[in-house]
Amino acid sequence: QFNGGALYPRATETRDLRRLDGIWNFRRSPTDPEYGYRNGWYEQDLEKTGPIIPMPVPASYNDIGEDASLRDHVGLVWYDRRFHVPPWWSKMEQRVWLRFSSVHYAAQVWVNGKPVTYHEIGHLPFEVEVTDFVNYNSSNLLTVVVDNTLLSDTVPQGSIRDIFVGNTKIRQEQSYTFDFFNYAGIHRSVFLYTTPQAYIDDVIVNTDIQGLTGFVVYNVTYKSTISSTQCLIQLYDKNGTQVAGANDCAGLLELGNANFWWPYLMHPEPGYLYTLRASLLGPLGELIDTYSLKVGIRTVTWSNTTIYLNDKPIYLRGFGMHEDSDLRGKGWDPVLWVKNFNLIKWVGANVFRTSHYPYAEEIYQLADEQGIMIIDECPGVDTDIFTDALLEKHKQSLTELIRRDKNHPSVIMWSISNEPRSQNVKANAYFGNVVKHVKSMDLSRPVTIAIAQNYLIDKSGQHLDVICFNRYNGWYANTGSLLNIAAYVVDEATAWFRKHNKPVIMTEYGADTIAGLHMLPEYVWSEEYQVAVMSEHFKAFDRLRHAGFFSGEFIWNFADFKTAQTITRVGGNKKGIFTRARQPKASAHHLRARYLALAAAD
Ligand code: GCB
Repeated sequence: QFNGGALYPRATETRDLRRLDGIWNFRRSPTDPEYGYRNGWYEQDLEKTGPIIPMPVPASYNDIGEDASLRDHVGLVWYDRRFHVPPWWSKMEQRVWLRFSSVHYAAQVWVNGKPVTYHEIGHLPFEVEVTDFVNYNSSNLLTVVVDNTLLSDTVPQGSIRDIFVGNTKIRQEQSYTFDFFNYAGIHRSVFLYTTPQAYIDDVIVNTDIQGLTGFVVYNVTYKSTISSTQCLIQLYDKNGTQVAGANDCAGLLELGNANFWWPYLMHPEPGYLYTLRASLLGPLGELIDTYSLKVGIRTVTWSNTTIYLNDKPIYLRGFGMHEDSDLRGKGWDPVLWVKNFNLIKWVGANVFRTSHYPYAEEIYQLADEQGIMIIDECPGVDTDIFTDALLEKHKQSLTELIRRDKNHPSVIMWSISNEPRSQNVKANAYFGNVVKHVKSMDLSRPVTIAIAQNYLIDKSGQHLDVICFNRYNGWYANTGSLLNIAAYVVDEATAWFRKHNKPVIMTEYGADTIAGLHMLPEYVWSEEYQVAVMSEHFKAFDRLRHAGFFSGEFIWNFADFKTAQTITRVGGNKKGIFTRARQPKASAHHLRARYLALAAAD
């Protein structure tokens, strides 16, 4: 069902791993996309083909140079590097795999001049077995061509315009309707890793609770030609003590007096994780393969008014975020993300939405450990022009997302789109189809869309479990006016509830703010105005909390981020309560006071 597993690569007693991160060679393709192919750039070192520049991996390539044409490049770029494969991997008859955690948007990969894989849709991992393509006694050439082009049938969508001088096409211009910058490149770690010949392909875990007892429903799938292989399942607590076990590849572990996974500030020990070790044994009980996975025991359930975690109603206090920072763009950066989590906790938030695409896997691991909940969003943003081709790709992005993130206790909801043009008649069947697809893979989490259309014309809400809506009162609507914000928010949330009889969340509200700009009386772009807009929303949220169906508030945005160039953005989107350098604006202190008070009252 998941089209093979996407287990995060780990070294274990039976598996080895090397990261191929570092500085790669990089060359932009000329406007003619065939040029590099015709000249065999994939079968020789790029440095032999012409001028190259050093390019860090992982990182976006856009902000590395001083050249606007690199930042704004549209089309193909080429990367390569050499790597060694330890000869002992061959002696141990290991399978060798190559895994890209994310390349945006599309990638084609060669090993030693031979094509090994192709992948489309950024922000999601792909892997390929390369055992038959690598040399063990000399170095190997790894070449990747990356295409950042977004079209009407990519997820997300965009469009391309050719720019001519006279009759000569000199370049292309990419446009898209979402506002975050379309950063591109090898955005996350590249792994070279091994598995034995017979190996564990996937581990699927679901959990349940009854009173003080926890249940872990697991299914280990493997590829093996050895007859009579068996599984050994061992569950360990945080101290490393085995607390349950089994000898079947699929089954149920029961744990009396279990430690449940609780969100941050909801329990003295949030984010409790067990370790599930799955092993594949040969006919004589010998170890063939082993893989360990963190498991949080928790349930997510929902009614027509409320979302429950471990049977307790939860109120979500959080952020929309972005993977975005100076220089690195969307490149995975552990420094940035450990800091982000520290700030999320400092503010007293308990959740964020991975707006508007899946984030790096390490981020979900941090969230699991720290008890931060996630609304996990696929890369469908501003979905428009609802064709069959787009629908297939949209569904594919969710197949790959769920295949990757299904086991994370932090993931409490799937978001299948942000601000689609859901007033379109075609949106009805389209999203009905997407939701059905998600439900065929996972029934354990609610499905939502962050809707921007008016509730009267939206055609997606009836398919969802939870209604999320985005609205910029006091910013895009009634710019500069604080009047009636609270009433508008209460009315809109109530109207959504009345229409659909489902829990309602406000997933975006906010105001652009230049850190350090102070104006009294409050005036757009000033720190005072951002704080005032928030205060008006807080009044609405407090009223709505008593109405019984309102399940959460997410300010837009956690931090300032880069956008395409427009006259409405000063150096990017400035709706962050933190600057892009992660320093607080007045709004961060204001939100912190509220979130900590809400947490204390919970
Ligand atoms: C929205 C979008 C978000 C934008 C935000 C804004 O509605 O969902 O991606 O960044 O508005 O600030 O314009």
